[in-house]
Amino acid sequence: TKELKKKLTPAHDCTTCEATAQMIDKARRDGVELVFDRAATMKACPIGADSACCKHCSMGPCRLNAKDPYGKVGVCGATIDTIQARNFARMVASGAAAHTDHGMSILHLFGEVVKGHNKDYEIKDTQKLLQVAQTLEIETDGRAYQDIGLDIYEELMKTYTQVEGEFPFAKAVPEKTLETWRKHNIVPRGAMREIMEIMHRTHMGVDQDYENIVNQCSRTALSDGWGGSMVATEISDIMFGTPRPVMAEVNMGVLKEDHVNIIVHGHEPNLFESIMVSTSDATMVEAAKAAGAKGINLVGMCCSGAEMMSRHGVPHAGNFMSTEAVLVTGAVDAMAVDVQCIKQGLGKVADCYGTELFTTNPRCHIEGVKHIEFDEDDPMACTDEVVIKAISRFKNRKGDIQIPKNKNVGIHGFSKEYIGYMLGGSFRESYVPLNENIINGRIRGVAGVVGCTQPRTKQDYMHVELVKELIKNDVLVLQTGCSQIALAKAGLLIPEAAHLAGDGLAEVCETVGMPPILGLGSCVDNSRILTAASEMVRTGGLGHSIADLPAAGAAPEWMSEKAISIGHYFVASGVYTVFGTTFPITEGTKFHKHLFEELEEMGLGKWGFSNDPIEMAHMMIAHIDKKREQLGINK
Ligand code: SF4
Ligand code: MSK
Repeated sequence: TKELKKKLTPAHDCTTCEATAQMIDKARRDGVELVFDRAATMKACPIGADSACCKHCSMGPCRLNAKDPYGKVGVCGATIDTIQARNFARMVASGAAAHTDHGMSILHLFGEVVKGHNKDYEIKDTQKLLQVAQTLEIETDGRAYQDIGLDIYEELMKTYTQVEGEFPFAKAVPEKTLETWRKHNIVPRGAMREIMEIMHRTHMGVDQDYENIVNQCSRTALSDGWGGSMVATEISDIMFGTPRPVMAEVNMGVLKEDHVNIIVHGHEPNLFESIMVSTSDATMVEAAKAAGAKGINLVGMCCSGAEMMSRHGVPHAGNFMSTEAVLVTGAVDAMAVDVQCIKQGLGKVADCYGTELFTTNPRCHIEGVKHIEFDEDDPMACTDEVVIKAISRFKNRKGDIQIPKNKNVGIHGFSKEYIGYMLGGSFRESYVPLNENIINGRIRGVAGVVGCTQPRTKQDYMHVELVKELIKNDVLVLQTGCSQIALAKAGLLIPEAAHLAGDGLAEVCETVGMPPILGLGSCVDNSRILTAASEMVRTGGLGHSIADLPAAGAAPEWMSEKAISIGHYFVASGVYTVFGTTFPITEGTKFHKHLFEELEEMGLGKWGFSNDPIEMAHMMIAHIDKKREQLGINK
């Protein structure tokens, strides 16, 4: 209707991604609604946005007034600080649960492999296996890889199931950081215990002291970052190979009109690894050719896409805000999804363009969408079926195909291991050159820029502008997830981007031929940033804890509960972490002061917020300079 059209945001104001903008316009011409349109017609609830409401019991739901936060309490007497802290805690719990459930299923698969029950997967990276064993203080001398793997499996399972004591990867945490955690009693036990306790403590009438609730947020978030997520990354590296720099193409131009196009979207590497086998199977390729296609084109989206791009150079069609828009091309023959960040809206859009959409994970069904369960004990049964369905859809393609031409090439796959090696470090002292370059000031500091894209802000804009400003000021940027894809689409994940960097960073990049922006993989792979930070501390010269490092983090367009868990595990690890677009909090409250100031006084990091990417960059740079000053290296 005309009325609706008036409310919609023009495509080029929705996104800076030209391909996505073209598809928004096409969808509107086709009468198909996308996430951008739903956001324009669904105004965000202002009370929820301030986290000033509670529905934890049926005496409510209760709404407080963010403009007068202490003017009222809930029916039970809960204050604004209790209400906000409980809401925040439940976001941490849900985000941590997503990562830990993902990590636990990867570890389960690894267990089946090392027990000899599953022959479809294997130990691919024995070097990484030994490295993880060493961190966990597991004996490796003269032992078979299988036996070492079994011990790793049993030890790491405690990450999830342990009820008392310190979790296994506490051994990977710098000593002084661990001491701070012990002092505040926030060393995780096991993720299940921490998530269970958060849900208990945020039940009506239990924990009603925001500081105590935030402590449990820290313990739970740490069980995600240094636990569930870290296990997922390390075990995926062992089973699928540790990423090394690889060239990959991004954006919708990676789709090929004359090929069967298959997209995998979600977060599970095992589905993707298996579909890679199915799509390269000679019988499948023959079948595709018999259907009139030149071949099969496998493409990733969102985080499993980012992980596969980083590990194998698989092309990537776009980040979270583009998953519906890519279907508007009409060129996607099948999309297989697993878990997390899968919009229910995909179902309708896929229907409109005849794309075969499949859910594959028992945890994620979508009403009206066909489910083909992925079984790790018989992985090809699912992935072969997806490919067959895609070939048949190609044969029967109807409607026009319009593929945006936009495509960029970049380098991805900078694991923590490779960062040291690339800069010229030796095997044992791999981070010495990085630390030296920070100490001599060529590199001012390190920033992690990560997280989602979302329709309440112009897609990719904050990511790209923030990162450009950081590198211009000699800050080396590490990236994961949808943020990495935003910069890749902007064409900046290449060594030539050094010309946008400050003189010092440019000199380092040009000397070693590396980009000033390093893509590390999926949002689960944020744990690589934690291990890189630990390595910087271990190497020496930059203080004794992560909180001492000239480093900062940001998620300027975040949207998921996972992002809150990630943000809080960075804060609890000692990192100043700035979010943008929105933050679920009422300013001027004690809870706000606690997150944004007092946590730092406790020896942890702290939260920050800005909606302006340039201001955000300078908040991070000011923090980096403060740390350099404290280290006595701010010459
Ligand atoms: Fe209201 Fe308290 Fe119940 Fe929350 S727990 S809904 S604040 S009465
Ligand atoms: S997929 S959590 S939108 S980064 Fe990991 Fe992207 Fe955020 Fe989902």
